Amino acid sequence: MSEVVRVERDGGIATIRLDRPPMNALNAEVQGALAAACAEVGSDRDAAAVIVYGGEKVFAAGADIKEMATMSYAEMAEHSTLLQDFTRALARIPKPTVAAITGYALGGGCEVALACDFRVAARKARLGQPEILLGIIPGAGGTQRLARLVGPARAKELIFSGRFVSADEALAIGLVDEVVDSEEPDAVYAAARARLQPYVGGPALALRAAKEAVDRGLEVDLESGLEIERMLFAGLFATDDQKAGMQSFVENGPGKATFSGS
Ligand code: DAK
Repeated sequence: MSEVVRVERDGGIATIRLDRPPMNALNAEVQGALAAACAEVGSDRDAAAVIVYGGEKVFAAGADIKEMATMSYAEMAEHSTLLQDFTRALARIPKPTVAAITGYALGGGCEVALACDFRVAARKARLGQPEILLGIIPGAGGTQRLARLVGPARAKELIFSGRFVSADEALAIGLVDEVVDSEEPDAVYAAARARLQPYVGGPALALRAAKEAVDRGLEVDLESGLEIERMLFAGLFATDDQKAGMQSFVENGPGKATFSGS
């Protein structure tokens, strides 16, 4: 297992822990290990949901600027696929994911958070896409996922200016889903766990289908999205969970089913 990216498991929730002090700068080693961790938790049947966590002080301050500074166009052209691969791998984890953001989530760090389904942030967290201040643009999905999440005008303003956004502003524009007030060091992580807890023991294949329908649907026109939904919906009638869920409703009323995830 990598030193800078660890996978920890507890009670049906896997945590991908970034650990490259002081700022969790995403160098090539972190990027490769993060992609590998996403593949690992994605296929782990015992992990119902996934937290991405940078520790009690920082989420990630972006790609490693010192590593990138002297790269040539040819080197970056080759390397940029890897950079996009880790956020794609994260976005494609077929189960609910949440970014637990304690401090800075900047540049590639913000893009990692954007590739999760949900974002939970400390009151002191700061998010942003400051790449423009380095003479570049976001390159790990920021121009696309930020615009889809907060709308094109807000995304452009944030990307054009490179300014940092407070947790309160992030909540107001939909960039984060929850702000944690507690000063306790593990409060954000605990809130992220609480957000994912309802999915442990849930209908894993239906959750997977729901995520895929929303995410793939956003990439296509409405008719194609509806077709994606229709096929995924019909496919769930081949699962034990659909049988168990509907039989339980008929016999015991709503919300009492036990799911096997198959
Ligand atoms: N990379 C490397 N080192 C970093 C870093 C980073 N992103 N951020 C911070 N550090 C280092 C600092 O250099 C400093 O190192 P020492 O001087 O101690 O050796 C140490 O971490 C502590 O930082 P500060 O002394 O600056 O601490 P402060 O508390 O004063 O400030 C800060 C913290 C996070 C606000 C500040 O360090 C900062 O502004 N950092 C840079 C943030 C940033 O610009 N992030 C965006 C990076 S660019 C692509 C895909 C993705 C990307 C690019 C291409 N393709 C697919 C093509 C992504 C690009 C980026 O993310």
